[in-house]
Amino acid sequence: MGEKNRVQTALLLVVYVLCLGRGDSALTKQQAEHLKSRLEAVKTRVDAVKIKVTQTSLTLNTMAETGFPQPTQSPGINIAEGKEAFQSSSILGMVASHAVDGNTDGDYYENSCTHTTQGTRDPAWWVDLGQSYTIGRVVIFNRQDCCQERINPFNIHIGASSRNPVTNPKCGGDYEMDVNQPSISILCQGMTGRYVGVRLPGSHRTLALCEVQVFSDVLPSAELNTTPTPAPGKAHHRFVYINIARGKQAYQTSVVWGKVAGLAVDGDTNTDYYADSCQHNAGEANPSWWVDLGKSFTINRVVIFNRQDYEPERLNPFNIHIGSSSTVTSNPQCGGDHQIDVNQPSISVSCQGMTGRHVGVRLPGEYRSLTLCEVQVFSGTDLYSELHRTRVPRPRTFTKWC
Ligand SMILES: [Ca+2]
Ligand SMILES: [Ca+2]
Repeated sequence: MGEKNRVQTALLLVVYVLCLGRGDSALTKQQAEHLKSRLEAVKTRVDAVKIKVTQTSLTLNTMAETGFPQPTQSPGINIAEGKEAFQSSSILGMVASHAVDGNTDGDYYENSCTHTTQGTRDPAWWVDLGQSYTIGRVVIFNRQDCCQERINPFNIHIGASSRNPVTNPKCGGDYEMDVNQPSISILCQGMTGRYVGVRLPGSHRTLALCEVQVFSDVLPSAELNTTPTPAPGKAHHRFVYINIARGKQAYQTSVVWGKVAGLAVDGDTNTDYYADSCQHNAGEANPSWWVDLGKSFTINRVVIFNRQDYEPERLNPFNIHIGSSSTVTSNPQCGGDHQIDVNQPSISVSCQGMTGRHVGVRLPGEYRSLTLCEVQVFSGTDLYSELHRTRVPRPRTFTKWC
């Protein structure tokens, strides 16, 4: 359309609108209604384009920052629980679904662990998440009553293939878990897939898994919208893991370089000290850090993110204390001296059965330097009460590991 025609059309519209405004008969009521509906249709289309532009811009920004196409962050929901699971063989009714039944008990005789046929080549277990997810981490709970060493070494595979998981890409290489720990948390950030598998490479291997949890950094909004509100009668079978330390008041026995205690509960797990999200104590005897959760919780596990850019071995050995005293090192210890694998950014320590308002980390010894990039505390209260806070969490009686 030429410039002259555009001006003429605009003038005609102005005349029509003026006529409308005066109630003039130059434009019939029918014509006015027609023009009005046309204008509203155009306005609706312009609004839709505006929304689309805003959404595209947000997505592009998120992709530029994270490399992931989905902007929604995970609230720490185990996306493997209750999903369909498979394994290369089964014995004695210890079926694949036992590793996604929501029960992390490491006692084989509690009937919540899997078991493949004794001594096979490359035994494997895998879960179908139902759709593809961007994976954040995989947490594996090992059998604890016997034979803990059988799991080492193991591989994790993540991908789109529904066959034996060996056909999918590996997350990392051969993992070795600390056989004195009930679980290991492995970061697989950036991997995407519908199938997550655990495989024991080699001959004469036997695979027993008491639970495999899969956490996505990026959850589709549909998953977020459908997660809450299980049937109240079944609430005690479901667990939600929320980091109850994040943003809470934190303390430490000394501070250097302005690296205050709050940096370990700022929600940022970056293990590069220079990303300004790690706390730092001065070199001292028994340096400690602790967080006040604001009230007492039943603790499930504590996840510690170590400094990785320099001397990660400084963290070893460390203790975890949980209890009601604000002098946190006077509280009961969760386990003994813990050791983190210095090649791993984090360690997940099970403290099931412990209760307390204050959770602390202490380095025992004469001259130690403490640097924690993040400390996450997860409570094992059931999903219904955690979301609705209408019931007091049931006291737990597990004391096995702490
Ligand atoms: Ca289980
Ligand atoms: Ca941090």
